[in-house]
Amino acid sequence: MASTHAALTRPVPAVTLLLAAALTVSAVADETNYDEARVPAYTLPDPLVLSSGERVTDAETWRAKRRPEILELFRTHVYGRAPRRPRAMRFVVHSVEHGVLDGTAIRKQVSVLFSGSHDGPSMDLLIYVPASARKPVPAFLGLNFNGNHTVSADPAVPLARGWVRSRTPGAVENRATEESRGTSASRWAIDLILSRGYALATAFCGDIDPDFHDGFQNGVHPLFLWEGQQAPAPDQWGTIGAWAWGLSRALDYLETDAEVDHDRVAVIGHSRLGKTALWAGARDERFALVISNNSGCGGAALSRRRFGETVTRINTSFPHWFCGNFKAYNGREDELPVDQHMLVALIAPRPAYIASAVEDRWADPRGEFLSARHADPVYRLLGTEGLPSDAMPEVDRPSMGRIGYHIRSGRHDVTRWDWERYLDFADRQLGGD
Ligand code: GTR
Repeated sequence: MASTHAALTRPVPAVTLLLAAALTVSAVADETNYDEARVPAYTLPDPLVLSSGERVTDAETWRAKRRPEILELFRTHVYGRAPRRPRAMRFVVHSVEHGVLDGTAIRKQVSVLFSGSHDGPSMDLLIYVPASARKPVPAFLGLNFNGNHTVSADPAVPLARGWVRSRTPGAVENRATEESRGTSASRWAIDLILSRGYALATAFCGDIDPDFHDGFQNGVHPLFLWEGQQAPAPDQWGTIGAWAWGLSRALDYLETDAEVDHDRVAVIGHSRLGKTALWAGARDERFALVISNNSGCGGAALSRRRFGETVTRINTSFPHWFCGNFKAYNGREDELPVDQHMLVALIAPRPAYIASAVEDRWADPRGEFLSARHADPVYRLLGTEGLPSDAMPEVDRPSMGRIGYHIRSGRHDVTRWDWERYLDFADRQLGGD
């Protein structure tokens, strides 16, 4: 006993520590590949070949056959299928206030009652419309991570009602506090959006489904379980599917708002909410433009590259994000009947913008670019420009056709510079007056 104890308490030689550190690094490196030379050889499914093997050579066959086929594959294997708009759903406009944000905006706060009742799940929309608007304006719609009260310092926006992400790692239960007001403001560039003549509509993703795995007991999922069903089936929606569905419900409201031009609503999202924006834009063709900011694995990045975050990794860290069937592709990316370029292709011919950041290697910037690149043939078949550059553009030099792409210097984030590009893209693609 005594000698064992002595052995355990003896100072560990530096060389042993170094060895241990090296082993840890190599274990992590084995798991996460950041080396382009170690990207495995892969063959992408061709978006322009039907499951029957027949090649798609005209827009009509794409629309009538191939697009529905691909959409169904994403529903079944990746994001899960979602219900229709609930019949009883209704909107409650709580307030419309002029002259807010130093006189630059009209602020609207609206609740979407998914079941028609205040007792059921609901989503609070915060909408800023430029004060100078004389006719319906185009809008950006995006979910936020931490509550509507975090996107600006506007004191009239109530704190998020339910669960918010904890600032303490590992803690699940948390409530919003006054100190968090405006803490995400740098990601929203509201003054810029308004000055360029666009409205901004946002909602807290946690209103639709809190971002932790609880077996789908909270959020909107239970509202749609059938008699006796405990949790969604393997081909039914996970949390990203629910968030994307929520964006469509927000658009349902915007369609009723006379100050917003509902034919010119761009859906935008960052990171996990960028994955969500892509899926929302793919499944709901009412979205006129789609922006994916640093969306990475399960978003714009090609899964088959296994660079940075992988399918195994994301399904392990976030078992609630995708549908049950997606787990079957852990480490088996080549067996996926789709890859993420086909998600971008589903948006065609509507404009899509994919954005990466240099330091965001976890999201695989090159894999994000390649999705845009490999969606290009579909855009061209449909008579639009697609992505103008074959090679990855230089840092901070956007490439903008009907598909836009940029890789910004800096880290995983949404910056004012990103927003300037998105506004330029929207001006060109949605047309001004
Ligand atoms: C990470 C996750 C990414 C991305 C990111 C985010 O933990 O691995 O896929 O979604 O979170 O949403 O900020």
